[in-house]
Amino acid sequence: MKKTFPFIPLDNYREYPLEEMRERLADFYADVSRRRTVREFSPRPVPIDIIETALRIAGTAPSGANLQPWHFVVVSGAKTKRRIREAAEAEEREFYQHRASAEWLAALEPLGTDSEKPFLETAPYLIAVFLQKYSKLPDGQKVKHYYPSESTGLATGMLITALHRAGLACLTHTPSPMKFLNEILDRPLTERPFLLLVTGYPADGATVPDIHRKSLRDYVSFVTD
Ligand code: IYR
Repeated sequence: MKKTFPFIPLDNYREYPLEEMRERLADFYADVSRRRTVREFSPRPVPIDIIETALRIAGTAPSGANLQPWHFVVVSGAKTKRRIREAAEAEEREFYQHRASAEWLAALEPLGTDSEKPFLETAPYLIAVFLQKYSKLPDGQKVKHYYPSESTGLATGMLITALHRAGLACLTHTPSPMKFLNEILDRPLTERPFLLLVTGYPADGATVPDIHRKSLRDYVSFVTD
């Protein structure tokens, strides 16, 4: 039997007068444009409710057929953070010494990254994001997910924005390959590790590379006819 959702009025929608629209966006832009990826973290604790609210925000992302094909594992335990650091550094050593092409290494050189990942133990939280290619109903039947990469990317973008709005810093870390996360975090093989979001306060005196964002005209074009 085919089921459809009942449709309800869009009661929560809000329209703003144009001036207010501009003001709200200008404020939001001023805030998000201060976001920087940080690689030096303070061990200062962050209450878990802050992370939970940010994850609720992530969970509002649009997704293919509303199947919400994501799972987030919030790691705060020292033992698990250490295991993740050890596994990630082993992969990263392979990457920097053998796997990365000369071209890739040249692209990373200005950022000064290497295989040492102390932040995986220093930061109070590692949020492992998993993408679900499909889910299973209680009877074991498979439910195919649509656009899982796009959907999980959207949810992760919202999470990063939410954490920034809370005054926290993060690092989108992608040790490659990341399969070790399934094992350490006990996630089924139907889930693909998407990225590891290192989250917390920046270390006192943290520095960031002096890089610049493209200007609007360099990444947007308009078609008006
Ligand atoms: N995963 C490696 C390499 C790395 C790759 C990209 I693309 C970056 O923007 C930064 C680093 C590492 O984390 O060092």
